[in-house]
Amino acid sequence: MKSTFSILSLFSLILLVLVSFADAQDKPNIVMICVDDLNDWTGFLGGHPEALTPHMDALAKRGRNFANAHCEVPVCSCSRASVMSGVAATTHGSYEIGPRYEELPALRNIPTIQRYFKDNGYLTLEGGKVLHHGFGGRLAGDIDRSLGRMRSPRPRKPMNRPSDWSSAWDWGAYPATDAEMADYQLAKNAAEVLKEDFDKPFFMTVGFFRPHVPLYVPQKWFDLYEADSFTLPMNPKSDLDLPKNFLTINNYAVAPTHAEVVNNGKQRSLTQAYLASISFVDHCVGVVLDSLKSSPHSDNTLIVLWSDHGFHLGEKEHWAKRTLWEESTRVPLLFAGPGIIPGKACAEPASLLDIYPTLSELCGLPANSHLEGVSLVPQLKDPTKARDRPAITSSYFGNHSIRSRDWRLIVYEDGAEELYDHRNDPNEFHNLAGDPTHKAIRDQLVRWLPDKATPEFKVKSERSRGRRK
Ligand SMILES: [Ca+2]
Ligand SMILES: [Ca+2]
Repeated sequence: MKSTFSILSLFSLILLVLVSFADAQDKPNIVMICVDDLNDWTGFLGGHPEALTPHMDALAKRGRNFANAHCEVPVCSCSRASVMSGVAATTHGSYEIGPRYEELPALRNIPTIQRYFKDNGYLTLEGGKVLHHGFGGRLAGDIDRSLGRMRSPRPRKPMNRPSDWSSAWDWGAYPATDAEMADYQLAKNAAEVLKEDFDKPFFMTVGFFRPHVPLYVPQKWFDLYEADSFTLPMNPKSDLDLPKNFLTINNYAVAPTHAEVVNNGKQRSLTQAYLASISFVDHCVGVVLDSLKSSPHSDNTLIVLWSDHGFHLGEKEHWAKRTLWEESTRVPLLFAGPGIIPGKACAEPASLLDIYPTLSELCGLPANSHLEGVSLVPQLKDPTKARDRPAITSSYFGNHSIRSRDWRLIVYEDGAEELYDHRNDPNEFHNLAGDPTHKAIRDQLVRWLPDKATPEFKVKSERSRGRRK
């Protein structure tokens, strides 16, 4: 009897493995592309009238453009920890560059999205900047195959930065060719790998470094923009009628202050370098997508493209990230592939936290109880489908932005507030907080403030490079 049971158990086990294998075989592949520090200066988001991003625009056209998508934290490592864990910053407690994913106590038992897919039958491939610090320590096994983490060459001497600026904040036409650029090499590697056949579905993550500073890209990308005539962002003095909280944030960040940029006569050339870097990275996105299109995987691969946070180029006299204004929080977020009907952009709020539950649902993976985002599948089916939940962004402990379809409310740790009506004020020029006419909407939005937040987690060894000492 005993041996009959064993044979039966063994048979069931084999059957189970075969069924799971067959299940996994049917699942779509995923190509996830993340772009570092890309704001809404793309054709499909219209944040800059002259930005040239034909490849990403084509992707937006054949998929769903979440045109009101926002990051969890407007800083690289924290935003990426949220995307890859599906956990909000107010839970993981990382609001500034420093801690690695695997060091955050709240993420100790949380699988990265790559690990979760791997555990559910996927082959995981990854290259470039995905998690800010890479997949190390206990995460080392999350990735089956590396696409490489190359480095672009840097010029021997600074090209454009004033000598007292951080060495990261330099820019210029360098090197001579795309082939020398890390992002282009990564795109080419990914493109080659996509030609292969795999015996199970794959989850490929490709992380591009531009348009993060230093803004070095070959000359031809600068040549796309007329140095003397392209549009600069608006930053009227009258806009600075704001609570003081984040107005002086660059006084202690690595990025230059607006006065440092303007007084050195650098606004135009620095902005041109950002635009040039965007068009270069768009080209790299195109290399990956073109290869996918002509590959055996073209009909069975979901594509998701996102950036980890936005970027100011002088708006509200601010440069770079870390604020809770639209320039800092708004990000590109595109989905395309099987089952996603091309069509209108979605104006409903979306968060980068929603990527993990969305991909899990699209691929039929079991529900994952730690996820704090909400699946975007209803909006992939119907972009007009309303969403209750606004997009919440946190910057440093205790400061939060609540972005609904039409409004943004910011509440700072000291209680100061800003309220903007995006229906007629997309630049967030007119702070309506305190205006009794809008008290009802303010009260409605304030209910979404996190009722508790994990204090900032700091690693013991001071590795934070985010702030000036
Ligand atoms: Ca970033
Ligand atoms: Ca204002």
